[in-house]
Amino acid sequence: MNYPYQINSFDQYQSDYKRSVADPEGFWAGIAENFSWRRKWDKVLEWNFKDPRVEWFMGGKLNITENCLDRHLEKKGDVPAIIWEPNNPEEKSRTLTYSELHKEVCRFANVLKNNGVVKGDRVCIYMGMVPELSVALLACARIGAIHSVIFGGFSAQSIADRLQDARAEYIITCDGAFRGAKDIPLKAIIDDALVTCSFVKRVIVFERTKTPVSMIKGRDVWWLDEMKNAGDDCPAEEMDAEDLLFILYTSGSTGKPKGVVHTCAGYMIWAAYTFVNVFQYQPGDVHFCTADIGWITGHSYIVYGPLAAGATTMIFEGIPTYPDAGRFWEIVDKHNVNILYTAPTAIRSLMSYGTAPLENKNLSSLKTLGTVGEPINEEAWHWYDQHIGKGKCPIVDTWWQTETGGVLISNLAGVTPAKPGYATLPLPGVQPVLLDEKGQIIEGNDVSGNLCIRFPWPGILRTTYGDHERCRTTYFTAYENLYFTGDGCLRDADGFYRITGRVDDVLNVSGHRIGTAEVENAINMHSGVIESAVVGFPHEIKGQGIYAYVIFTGNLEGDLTRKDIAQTVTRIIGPIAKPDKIQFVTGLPKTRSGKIMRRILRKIAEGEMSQLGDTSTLLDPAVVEEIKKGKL
Ligand code: 7RM
Repeated sequence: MNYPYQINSFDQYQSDYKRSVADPEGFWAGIAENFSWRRKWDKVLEWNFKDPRVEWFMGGKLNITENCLDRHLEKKGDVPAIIWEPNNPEEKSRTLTYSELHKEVCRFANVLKNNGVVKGDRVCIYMGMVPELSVALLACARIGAIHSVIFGGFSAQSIADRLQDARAEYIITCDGAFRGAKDIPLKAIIDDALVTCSFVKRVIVFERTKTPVSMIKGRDVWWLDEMKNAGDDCPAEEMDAEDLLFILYTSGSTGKPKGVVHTCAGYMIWAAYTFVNVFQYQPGDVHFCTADIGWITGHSYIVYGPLAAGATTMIFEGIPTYPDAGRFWEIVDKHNVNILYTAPTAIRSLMSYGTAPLENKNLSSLKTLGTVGEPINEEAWHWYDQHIGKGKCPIVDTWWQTETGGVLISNLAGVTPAKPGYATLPLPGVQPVLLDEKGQIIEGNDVSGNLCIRFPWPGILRTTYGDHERCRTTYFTAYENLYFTGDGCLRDADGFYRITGRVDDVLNVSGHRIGTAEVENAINMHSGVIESAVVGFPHEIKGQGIYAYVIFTGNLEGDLTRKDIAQTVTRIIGPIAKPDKIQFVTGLPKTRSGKIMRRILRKIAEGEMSQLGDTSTLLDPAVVEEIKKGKL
């Protein structure tokens, strides 16, 4: 038994689960005892899903960085906290022990203070995958500033939208980021974003790529220069359990991403508890989560979960296929990785290169494999199991969301049963229910419906930044007194859960959440576009691809126009939202009330032409024939 809150057997899982439902407050108070508090809570939980209002560990005082750093110093000061592997395998990797990371974080926290950042300020972080990215998050948390990390694949326009929404006056960025053969000019993109964000007071720039940048006098400063003038003693700010820890923007079914808000204590406990239990982390293990810290997976399972557990966490700067498709396996071999956590899209992509990239790679250090982000197809699951796990590593299929803070449904590695394609069973504290179209709860097994959760867990989102009403309508009004996930789900005869995908207008492209309305808005920015409709289609590697139907006016030049439109999307959202297919049409299938019938467009994009269902209610049924003929 390595962590007092570690579940060691299926029996224990079952009894812990029961206890977490029968006495949630007692159960979570027991878990919370294992963390370090400045002051213990007065009350464990108060909640209602009407407002909604969820508060955990009320009156409790703490700082998450004391839990992630200070409390490990005595026994684990010399243990690696972060192992960093650069994009270029020729460059040296770096290790930061807990003492070193603590010192860096304190120093950079002082840099933030010296630059005017105070508790409650929003700090936007737009960096590549360097150890300093983790340092930046933790330094914010140390002084009570609220970080909002933006993934490097988002455009200047997306950054500006988020900066304005969060009213973030401080930015931490890099000159550039190395990703595979590319060098992304992060600072230049920030400069573009700031043209419309004159409220930004300070940009702190970490030098990574030596890409030439223009530094604006009075606004921009270098990370390294600032660090020279900063002391390395920085007492942690005392935070309330429910003070904001971070905002992370995520896509939904409307055109505008929402700032999901997580708070200090509940998020910390959820990230650490799920990290230890899902992956069955043992002290000394090297944990390699391949996500980017710009997504929730990186927040919870590269930074906060592992560090709160005193674990050793890998940060990989590059991509799975650079310099070749053997890179992950080379990293596993080189750093003796014990836990590998990646996305089905990465597995499918690497699978397509065959087993040659695995030759001469020693993967025997691996104990546990994990997947996240989208449903995993059986073929990919078995390839992962056989070729990477050599048939001896449990695979955890972890279902969760930005909004949930950490894993909600997953098997626990080697402790609870796995089933290919299934996330399997809920973690203690998680009470899933399935709903039918009429809003009735579906009881029993061998059923499917819309997935909701009927009781709060410590890591649930608290609000959407600056717009609580939006949080309520998005998650808590579809079904009364339930949190609605937006996912469809099947519960099999044994009570195991299988997530079948989104039931709203949200796409999952390579594990990235993208709203169809967002992409449509971006396409419509092109001056030649009259109207557009975006749907997903099955894509062999990405899971889902983006299919756009576009009504275009003026000079249509086929592929040239397509490229132009794709470029517009890249400019407005970023390269991750670029449509895979653009079909020009003269009309869209609409109901008499003017609503686009996406179901029909989806079927056509999927190639299921014969199953379009009833089209007689359409304003102009002939348009469907034209669209079918022009399918790409
Ligand atoms: C962690 C993350 C959330 C959406 C979610 C699902 C899908 C995530 C799985 C999955 C099937 C899984 N956060 N999803 N994990 N679907 N099996 N194991 O991905 O906010 O970016 O996306 O991703 O649709 O609602 S996210």
